[in-house]
Amino acid sequence: MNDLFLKSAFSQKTERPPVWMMRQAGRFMPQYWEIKNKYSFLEMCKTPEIAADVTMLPVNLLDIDAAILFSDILVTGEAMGGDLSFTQGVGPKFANPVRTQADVDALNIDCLDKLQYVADAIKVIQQRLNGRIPLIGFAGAPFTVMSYLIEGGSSRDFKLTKLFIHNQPALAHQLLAKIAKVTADYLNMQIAAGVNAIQIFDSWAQALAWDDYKEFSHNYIAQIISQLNRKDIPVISFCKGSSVFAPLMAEAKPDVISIDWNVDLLDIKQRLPENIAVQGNLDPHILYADKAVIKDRIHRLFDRMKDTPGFIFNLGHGIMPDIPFDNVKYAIDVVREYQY
Ligand code: 1CP
Repeated sequence: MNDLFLKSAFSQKTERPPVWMMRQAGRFMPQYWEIKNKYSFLEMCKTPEIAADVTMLPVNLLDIDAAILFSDILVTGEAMGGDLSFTQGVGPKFANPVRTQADVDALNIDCLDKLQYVADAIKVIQQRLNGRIPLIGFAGAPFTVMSYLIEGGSSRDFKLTKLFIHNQPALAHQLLAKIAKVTADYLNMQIAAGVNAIQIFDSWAQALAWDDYKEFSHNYIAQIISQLNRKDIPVISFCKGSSVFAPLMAEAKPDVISIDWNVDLLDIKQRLPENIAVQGNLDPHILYADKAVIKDRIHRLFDRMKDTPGFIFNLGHGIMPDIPFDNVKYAIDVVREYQY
């Protein structure tokens, strides 16, 4: 197996930094659309052979050092009772948003059977990978999943979610505790099914003030991480806002913290405990730029991180759907050719 990714995740020395990219199994690839045009997004997630096909697209086309399961962070919300749909151009929608005590009470926490299709997909993907590179499983962090349940979909300002935690903190904690329980069970199911690493996505944490992040997000991530059967399975904690929250994120004891692009990566690495690796942190917009710029920015980051074990190259957030495929491929080639 290509073990660059696992070695770096456990802060061991490697001959070059490993590379994978958030949203690598997605819409920037023409081959994704060939599949997507035939099925709905949830059909793709729920059919193990199709989920495996999409997971394998970047593996076969891009030569990355880790694969990520094709699924979505919102499947936990659906399994708990959310009426989830994805509409082209609109994004995810929960038709029955969670706003009252009765709504919270109605959510089911014994729902792993509804997520069995994910375990099935992991088994098919591992057969296809055949030990070539590690497979990353994932889930949404409770705060980010809660925001979709409360808002009923995507949000620009998280107005309803923030009102909910500020005006009904006890109810928010009940909801977060339920999501955290399902998430820990779900991630342990993925580990049992064979993933080689776990990433927790708290994409919208940057909306929160420090105290609110600690109380309504960090505490639940810490609880989930402490419950994982994680022997030999590195845990990556990602949030937008990690350039600010990383010292607190470290207290939850992940193996890796995935850092957004607002901060100097070496500077933040040096402020973290030595055994915590960092992942990141190229501004995804660099991948729209000219190839010379892409190469220069990757080299700049690598020169900065030289001699620092525990560095996984990634973007600060996901690849945008309209980034040219050729630029993504070029960036990965630049990484692969780099010699420390
Ligand atoms: O229309 C389509 O074809 C569906 C687009 C799509 C895809 C390809 C969605 C809907 N989800 C996904 C896959 C997905 N989602 C993966 C697969 C693995 C990968 O390639 O990385 C992963 C890890 C996710 C996780 C996810 N879903 C996050 C966290 C990561 C991030 O990017 O911040 C979030 C916030 C979602 C919600 C979601 N799902 C889909 C969309 C369009 C959105 C975002 C909507 C919004 O902006 O609120």
